[in-house]
Order: sequence, then structure tokens, then C-alpha cells
Amino acid sequence: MILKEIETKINEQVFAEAKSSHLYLSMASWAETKGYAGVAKFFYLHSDEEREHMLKLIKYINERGGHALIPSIPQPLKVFDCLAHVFKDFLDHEVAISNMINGLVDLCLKNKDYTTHNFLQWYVAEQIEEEALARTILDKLKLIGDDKGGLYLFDRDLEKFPTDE
Ligand code: OFO
Repeated sequence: MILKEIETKINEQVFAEAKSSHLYLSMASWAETKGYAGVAKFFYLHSDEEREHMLKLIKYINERGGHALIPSIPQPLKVFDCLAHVFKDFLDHEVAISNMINGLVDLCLKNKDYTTHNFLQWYVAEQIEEEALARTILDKLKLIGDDKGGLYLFDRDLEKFPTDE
């Protein structure tokens, strides 16, 4: 049986992953309307991944005798200034998610909930990858600046970007 305090915190994480999925869907849609097919594909896939992260948490809470609560999701940002804005928000968002995961890990250790601690290790590893990816992409965009040819190639590269799940 999962501790109530931990159940509540994982439910907050469910909400955070749902918001991530929504935000990335909004980024995908914006990019699509601007002709950035590669960026759109990248964020459509990322949105799906975040939904998977959310589902994993929902199933875990219920398997441990808790009750996963399905939140309503506020409307995410609809319009972005440029690609650098999109990817800066992507990085900031992932850093915030990492902080939440770390807080959860900490809570599990304090309460000696080693089962949940073990379950969360997948998220810890995932966040390292996500943050590194966001930083790498943002660095590339900084190098490209306003160069249209560079942005075209950047978008084309993202279209071929491999997905890990
Ligand atoms: Fe992109 O993060 Fe989920 O967990």
C-alpha cells in the first residue's frame, strides 16, 4: 500500500506529465503552421512520450493500492516568437520536471519507500537524457541564429531525429 503523502505527490507528477504532453502538442502545432515539419514531428512524438510517462505513473499508483486522479489540463502557450523560444521553454520545462522527480525521490528515501524509489529511477535516467537533448538542440539554435539556410537544415535534421521509445 502506498503512503498517502507519496500518492499525492505522484498524482502531482501525473498532472505535470499531462501538462508536458499538452505543451509539446502546442509546440508541434505551432511549428507545423510555420512550415517547420521536422520540429513539428519532434514535438508530436515528444507529446506522445509524455503521455506514456503519465500513464506509467497512473498505473503505478493504482497497482500500489492508491487512486490515480485524472486532472484537467490548462491551455498551454499557443504562440511562440521563434524556434529558440520553443526550445528554451522545452529546456526550462524539463528542468522543472527533473526538480519534481528529485523531490519525489527524496520523499521516498525519507519515508523508506524503496519500492517507489526503485520505480522512479527510470524517470531519473529519462530526465538526464531529456535535459541533455534540450541543451544540445538549444546550443545548435544559438549557433544558427537567424540564418534561414541554417534553420532549414536544422528542421530537416530534426525530421530524421531518432526516437528512443
Ligand atoms: Fe519530458 O519528462 Fe516526462 O518525465
